[in-house]
Amino acid sequence: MSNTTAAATSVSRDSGAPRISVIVPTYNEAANLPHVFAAMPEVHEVVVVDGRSTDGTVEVARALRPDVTIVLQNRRGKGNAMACGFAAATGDVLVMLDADGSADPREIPAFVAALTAGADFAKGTRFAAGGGSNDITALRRAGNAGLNLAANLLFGTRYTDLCYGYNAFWADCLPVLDLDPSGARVDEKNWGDGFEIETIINTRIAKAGLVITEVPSFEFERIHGESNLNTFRDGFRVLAALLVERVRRTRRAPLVPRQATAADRVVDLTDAATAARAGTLTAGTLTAGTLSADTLTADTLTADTVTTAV
Ligand SMILES: Nc1nc2c(ncn2[C@@H]2O[C@H](COP(=O)(O)OP(=O)(O)OP(=O)(O)O)[C@@H](O)[C@H]2O)c(=O)[nH]1
Ligand SMILES: [Mg+2]
Repeated sequence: MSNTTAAATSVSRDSGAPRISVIVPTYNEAANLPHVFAAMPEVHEVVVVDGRSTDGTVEVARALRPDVTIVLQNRRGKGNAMACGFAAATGDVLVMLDADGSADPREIPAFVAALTAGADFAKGTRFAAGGGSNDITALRRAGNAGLNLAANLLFGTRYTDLCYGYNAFWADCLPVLDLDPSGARVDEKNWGDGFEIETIINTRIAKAGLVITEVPSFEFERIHGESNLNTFRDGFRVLAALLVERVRRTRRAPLVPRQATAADRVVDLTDAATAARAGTLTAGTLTAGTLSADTLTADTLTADTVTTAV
């Protein structure tokens, strides 16, 4: 067990070997995680952000990789999961990696190379030389092309694959993204919490004038299970995101080194049973109303579970 003080880390772009945090959103991906983790290169940390999976995803992640950071998202949807994962990550570079086996972790070095070569944002694309997909349907390809064109016209970008979730960026870009992982754990989905997250990120990065490099990527078919994406519902959310982001005021936060602190963590300890299952806390130590920061010891809590929830 690590100690109870989360390491304060600042983002370093000059080290030549940035610490890589891989953020993996999961909703019932227990059968796919072994494939994904097996292909993972050596990285600083893997942050699995779970959305109330019922198939043992969290337990499988811990068994496969005892050093994994588990975050329980506080609302619903992939977008909320990503926001929670970004807030909990401690690396210099944040990589967004789906857990269904469609994104190949062996491509991570190519994304990181784009960033160390000068990009702020490394945008995966299935539609550049070297990229591809054996997953995308003709309908989705057409929808993506239309939305991609609209984005480029509205934001002056040259994206080739707007609706692709495999991307990476320097952690000090997070203020520009202006995502909201705060709030108690409730069963609701706010604007930005769904699959529109990628469009929101892509457009906010562009509006802030950051340097974007596209990275060819190959998308495989989901290995097990079913997609959570609904082509029309989520396509509409992407279109709405383009329009909303076009009129939304640009946040021009300075790119200052970011300090990751314990308060950044959004790991949820309100559910004693979940924490106990995750091996970070015993149910006996969580008695509502009696637990204070003083009672948390290294025996019962890891840095990864320090939270404002208690
Ligand atoms: N934590 C969390 N993860 C989610 C949620 N919805 C989807 N995910 C994860 O986000 C990733 C992408 O979701 P998919 O269902 O594969 O959707 P997609 O890749 O956009 O669509 P397909 O191409 O059809 O697979 C997967 O790793 C999912 O497990 C959610 O509500 N919460
Ligand atoms: Mg998928």
